[in-house]
Amino acid sequence: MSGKKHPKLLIASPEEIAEGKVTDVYFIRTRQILNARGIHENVRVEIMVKSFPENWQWALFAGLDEVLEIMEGHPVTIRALAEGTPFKPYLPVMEIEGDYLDFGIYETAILGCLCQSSGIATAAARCVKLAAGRPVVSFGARRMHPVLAPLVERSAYIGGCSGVATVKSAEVLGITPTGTIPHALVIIMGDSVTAATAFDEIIDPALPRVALVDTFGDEKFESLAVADALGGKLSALRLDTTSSRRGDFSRIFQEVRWELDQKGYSHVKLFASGGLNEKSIVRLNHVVDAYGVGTSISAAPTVDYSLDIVEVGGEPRAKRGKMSGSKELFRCPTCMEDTILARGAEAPICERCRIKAEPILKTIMKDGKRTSQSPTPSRIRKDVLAVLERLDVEPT
Ligand code: PCP
Repeated sequence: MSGKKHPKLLIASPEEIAEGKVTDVYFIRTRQILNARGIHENVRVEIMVKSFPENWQWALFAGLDEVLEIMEGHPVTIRALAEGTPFKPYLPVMEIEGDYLDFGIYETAILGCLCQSSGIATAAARCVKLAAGRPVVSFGARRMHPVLAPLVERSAYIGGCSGVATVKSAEVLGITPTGTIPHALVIIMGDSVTAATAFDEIIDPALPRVALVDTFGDEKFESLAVADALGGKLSALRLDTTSSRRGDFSRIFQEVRWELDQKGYSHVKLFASGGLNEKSIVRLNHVVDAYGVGTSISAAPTVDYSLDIVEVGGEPRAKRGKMSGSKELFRCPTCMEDTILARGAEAPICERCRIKAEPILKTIMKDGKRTSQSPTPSRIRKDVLAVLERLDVEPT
């Protein structure tokens, strides 16, 4: 393959992050001052969110695995929610304990991992919830710097997306990348039928035949032409109609659906993509079978966590606006009601359900060693899809 093997990109390498170079300089100066004064304080810091973007009522806790990767080997102890756990503002989602000099400079990187991944995972989960069982595929890697593609698409996947588009991300997730046909192939080959037929003749027969039907002509007639050409082998048609021609996308789908059914192609599913968001998903659910969502998921707003000291040398101490001391977060397994108590407190009985609430902050790292193997992205996704049934989403 031609081209540079190691293009110079505007990125920080994992090694530089591990060295603590992705840090706000005032953390370096803090370390310098504490060192100069010989101050080694064992502290506990707490991570939480004060408010969510848009009208989000909950967010998914995500990005934990990368934080553990960065913290591994540093003499710290970490308690946190399980990755994929939904939470609300003002709840402690993670606590790190150790000598501030051993981990203080990693605040920037730790928050960066959590803020972006949680935003994308939550945006994906909201789209998945609103799609009400129809698959949502992550199409958004192209909207972010390519170095972030695995992060973007892992977050979208654990948030509930049924597939990811890029080869690298699918490799990281251990799944097959999901893709259809790009306009480029139809334009080069001259029409959608030739492109779909070539796909069918050349590409692995195990992969679904999803044809693109909006490049040159009207979606209805292109759909019928492709269906006539592939017949029973055709599993779906993708409509990615350009915005200048889109008009009422739902009506276009209804027309295509009607004509396909009239001609006996009721087995052919309809796949929508291009500029989709929560509201367009709700509008299209009555006629569309699956979605490809890019920007609305990959360019999701971040979940703005803050990391603050709550204890110094075993003494509760926190800034204004923060509750001091180490805490326990209990959740009722039935109604998901949360209760914050001081660390070491007895598990409370849920007033509504009259059952014992469970502590949901788990010790996942002790003295820089992971206490258990992290769940796989597929396992986290499964848990997210299960809890998503109990969460509400008001489309934005
Ligand atoms: C791309 C892809 C999705 C778009 C981009 C990503 O479309 O097919 O529709 O989703 P977003 O709009 O939600 O960010 P094009 O570049 O128009 O088409 P092609 O499929 O040919 O790449």
